[in-house]
Amino acid sequence: MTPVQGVDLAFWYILGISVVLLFGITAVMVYFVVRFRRSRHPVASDIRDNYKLEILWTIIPTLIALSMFYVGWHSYLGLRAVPDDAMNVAVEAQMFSWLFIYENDKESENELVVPVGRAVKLNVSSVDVLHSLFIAAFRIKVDAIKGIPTYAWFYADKVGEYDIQCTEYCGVNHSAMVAKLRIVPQEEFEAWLAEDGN
Ligand SMILES: [Cu+2]
Repeated sequence: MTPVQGVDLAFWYILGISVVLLFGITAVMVYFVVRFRRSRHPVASDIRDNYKLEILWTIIPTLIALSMFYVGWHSYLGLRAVPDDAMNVAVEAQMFSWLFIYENDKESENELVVPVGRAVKLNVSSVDVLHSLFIAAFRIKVDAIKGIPTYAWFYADKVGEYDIQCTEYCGVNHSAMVAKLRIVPQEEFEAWLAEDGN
């Protein structure tokens, strides 16, 4: 399972359980309101010290919460485990643009170009305030902090163009702190990499 699939699975799993609980609890509540209304059930029953019930309503929600944790944790591990053959790109956030620096020292502003079919590791930092690198297409969101290196990685199996955004309010032009991610064929990437940086 790719990290993208893992994150999506966690999302739909938690959302699915939430929807089932919402409708389940609402249905039971409406049933109880009607079934145990005062005219029909004038004396309330006392369920104190019903250990069976208490154990049940402790264990079942605990198991549900733990299962959600497990699915989320599993997807998180996928996001953190960078393949050994990943290509390294340094990402420097600054007010108000993104700088991408490649292994051959090529620098690119607001345009991250990577080859298709290759894992890419982004080594993220900031030259000034807090920023946050967000690539929704690859379910990546990681803080950019001056002095504390962070990272993210992704793998693209087809060519395409995606948005990169800053998701940490970093000043007046925060909303303009956007960049493009271009996934291109290997040859096109090599040609681009060999061009002079901008
Ligand atoms: Cu920013």
